[in-house]
Amino acid sequence: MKILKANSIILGGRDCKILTGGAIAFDNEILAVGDAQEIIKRYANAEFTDLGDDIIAPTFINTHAHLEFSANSSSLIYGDFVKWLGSIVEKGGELAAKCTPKIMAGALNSMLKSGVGAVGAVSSFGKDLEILAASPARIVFFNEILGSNPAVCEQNFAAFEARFKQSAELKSERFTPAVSPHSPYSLHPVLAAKALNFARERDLLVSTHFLESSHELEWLTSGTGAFSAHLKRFTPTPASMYSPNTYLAMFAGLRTLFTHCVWADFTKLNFDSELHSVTHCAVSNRLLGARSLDLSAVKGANLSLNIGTDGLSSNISLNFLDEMRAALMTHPNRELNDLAREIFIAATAGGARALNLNSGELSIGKFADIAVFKGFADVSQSELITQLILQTKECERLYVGGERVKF
Ligand code: MCF
Ligand code: FE
Repeated sequence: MKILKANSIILGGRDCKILTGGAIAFDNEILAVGDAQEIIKRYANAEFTDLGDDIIAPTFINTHAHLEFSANSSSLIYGDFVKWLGSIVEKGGELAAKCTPKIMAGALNSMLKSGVGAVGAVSSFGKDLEILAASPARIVFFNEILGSNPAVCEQNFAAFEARFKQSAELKSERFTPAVSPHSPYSLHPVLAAKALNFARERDLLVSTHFLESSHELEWLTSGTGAFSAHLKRFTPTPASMYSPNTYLAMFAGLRTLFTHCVWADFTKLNFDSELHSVTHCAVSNRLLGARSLDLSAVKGANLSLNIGTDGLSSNISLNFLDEMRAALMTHPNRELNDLAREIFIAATAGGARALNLNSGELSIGKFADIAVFKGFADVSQSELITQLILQTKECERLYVGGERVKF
């Protein structure tokens, strides 16, 4: 058992209170959080560390990342979503082939160093399986499925099933296999129904890309625009296969992360606020389009928010604090400290809710997923989270399930 004491403990959870001069006792789960003297007395045999000015916080949860594209730096076209998609269709295989286990391990390590204790990893090819299953972090491994050509539905589903099976063999307390139907423009409804029934029968988590570009919204609402030409690569006479709400309806009863949603009209879409959540990828949205997520509309629809880096296919860094800083910078109409708190909650409790993890806050009975960051000499409580996001590049320590992670 261990006890950590620090000047500031960000408790996380929905109200994200800060405890000053307290301590936390834990083994694989959190046993106590509160008055330092009382905890030290109660657990007299525990290994005790006084972290002084440092900040103790719940680890971050990166709900959406693609490790297999970590070899990319400047090979893909940014600025317009369909141009980017054309470039990844063309070069994705080559980029994935270049992406060695060493590159993926380095990319994952950069996340962990920034205080990430759990990752929702979207796997296109299964090349990232071993690296992720061996990681000290908690992993939800989303096996991707896509294909818009009805002629190859059976073939695509069989390939998906084979990949899923390999990931299911590695299932553990820290590693959870899951399903990622790619998007409404890339997935035939027959294939979507098969994948989602597969998820329903096994009670699996689901993650999908949704309403990421104006082109996608136009395609789903009018069947026109840049997607028409793009999809001719795969099927001779492409037709829009869903409206935004008919795609959404396929996810009824499934715990699903909807990634991006920058073109979603939350007043008209029938999300399930219990099971569905929205994943914000600020950098990716800036690089692949010109619009950022409407955070107040997400809140207005009573939907839980979480944060993802996406992959290096649409980001310049997988450091989660870089991503949080970007989120802080891309909503200039919001009061700064309020927004920083909302981002922190999305990055911790929001991620835990989306990925169904018993973490995201420091309270009794939760997993001891704890990050320690360097503190500040002269910061008021109301600005602590803002300064943490602004000033921090890496954590000092990371514990997952009470075990210290070595980077
Ligand atoms: O989230 C971003 C942008 N939207 C869609 N897909 C991807 C993203 N980053 C990587 N991808 C992958 C996706 O998983 O790119 C491929 C899929 O394998 C595009 S469809 C051939
Ligand atoms: Fe993505």
